[in-house]
Amino acid sequence: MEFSKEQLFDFYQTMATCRAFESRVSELFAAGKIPGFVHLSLGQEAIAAGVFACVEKDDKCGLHHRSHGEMIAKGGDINKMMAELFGKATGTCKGKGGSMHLADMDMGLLGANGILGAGFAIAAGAAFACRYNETNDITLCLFGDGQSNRGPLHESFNVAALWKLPIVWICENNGFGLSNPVKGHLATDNVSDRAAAYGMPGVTVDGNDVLAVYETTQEAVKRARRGDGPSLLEFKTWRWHGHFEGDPGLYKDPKDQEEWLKKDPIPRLGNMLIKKKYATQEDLDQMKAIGEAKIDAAVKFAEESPWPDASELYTDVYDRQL
Ligand SMILES: Cc1ncc(C[n+]2csc(CCOP(=O)(O)OP(=O)(O)O)c2C)c(N)n1
Repeated sequence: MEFSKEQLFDFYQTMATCRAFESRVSELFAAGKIPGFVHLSLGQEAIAAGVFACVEKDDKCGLHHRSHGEMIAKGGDINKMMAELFGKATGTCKGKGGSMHLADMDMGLLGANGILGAGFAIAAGAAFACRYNETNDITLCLFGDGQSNRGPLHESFNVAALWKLPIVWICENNGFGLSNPVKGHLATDNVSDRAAAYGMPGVTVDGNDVLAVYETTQEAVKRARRGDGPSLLEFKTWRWHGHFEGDPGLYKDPKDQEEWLKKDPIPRLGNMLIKKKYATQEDLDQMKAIGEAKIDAAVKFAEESPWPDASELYTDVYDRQL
């Protein structure tokens, strides 16, 4: 597939912005400015950038607990995301959700989720709604390799394939389910090997190659929009940080970590852009600076935003007593 210079710049800019957001979140968390838990996708940016370049604003997306990059790539509001992480009233969930419950319904981002595997059924339902309402929208569902072993996957994959729902299942295989390496939790070589059991195509691709991610997703998105049903895509990558911020990741082999750091998807695309003479190092630096500036603005917005008022304690939450 031939890519235009503009497309390649867009991929680079998205990855640079995701990297800037999460690098800053890591620092802010260490400085005690962000409460709760945060799970970062540093090193996995090519998946978010490649996947979300294939969909439209009204397409829906089920997320999981490691979804900052996905939200940014789909066009989520970065200021509101940062404010949510700070627990401020201007956050995507008015400061009550935090990192693991970020959501932006206007952008079709149906919610990160602290319950592993909960996104499968939510996404299958959203895909059913796309069909039922005859909108021609599709749904994506992103999840980790560890979640691929949860029961709701079976129910959701089966019904989606049976009813040919417009959905693309996307596994971000980053090598671990918490501290458990993939070989310790998966009976097959690839998560995508399971696709055949549901009568849908399944493919495993290098998740650090943004162009391969885009091409693979594009095909599956077209298939879903045509009404030919779901696909299972598996993008192999590596989580640079610990499972959550504060986890030193001692279960990782340092040699593996070193090898994967060399496969950083951002310089990989940057080097290609320079080689093709599409970009100079200054162009790349400028895109990085644009990403950083957005994050500076988001942190300022979050810091200057008010805390939720105490009177808000019971709004937007369910309580059996009320
Ligand atoms: C139902 C459920 N079981 C266990 C957990 C605890 N838990 C949180 S994340 C995680 C590992 C997830 O691994 P994976 O799906 O590969 O995603 P990754 O963290 O690697 O992105 C576990 C076991 C949970 N949140 N929900």
